[in-house]
Amino acid sequence: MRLFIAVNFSVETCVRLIRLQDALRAVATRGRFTTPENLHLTLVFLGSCTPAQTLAAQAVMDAVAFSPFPIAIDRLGRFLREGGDIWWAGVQSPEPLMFLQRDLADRLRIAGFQLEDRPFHPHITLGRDIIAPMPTKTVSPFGETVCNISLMESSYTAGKLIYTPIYSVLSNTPEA
Ligand code: 2AM
Repeated sequence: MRLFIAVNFSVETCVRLIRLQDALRAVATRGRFTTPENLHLTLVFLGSCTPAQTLAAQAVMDAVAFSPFPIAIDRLGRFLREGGDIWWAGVQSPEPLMFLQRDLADRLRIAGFQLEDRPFHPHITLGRDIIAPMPTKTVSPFGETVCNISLMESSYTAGKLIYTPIYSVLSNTPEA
């Protein structure tokens, strides 16, 4: 199973993300846009996992302790790519988000996962292979309180990329 750990969003946040996608779509001459149900913030990408590793990842998620914390999406950015860019909604990096991501990654490594070493730049991919004459920009911040994280399975079904939550944990320490 190809797995990652992510934050999924409320309908309200997804609607705001879709508006950003629509602005991009309006000027794009090409691109593949993330389907609304696949919009998410990846915390850790695990890649291909055995059933034992899947259970180990669940145990790590059970072990992390985090209080609910707010996140804000405040910009539209892109990773430059030959032939078409990856456009994303940028997420601010408050300490609770960065701590949770680091804590998960550290514990997963201790549990034997070999994770990629790239730095964590919190973002929500809006589309790929995009050619759009649009400047990157800040947007009025919007967001929500993160109360749970999910272990997601990534699969292709009938040629369609599907992300399915297979395990979730709730924040487990009360807000101060
Ligand atoms: P991305 O949105 O920046 O592409 C499922 O593929 C999720 O895992 C995506 O959100 C993707 O981030 C993230 N991810 C991180 N590293 C990845 C990798 N090496 N291959 C595929 N997805 C990766």
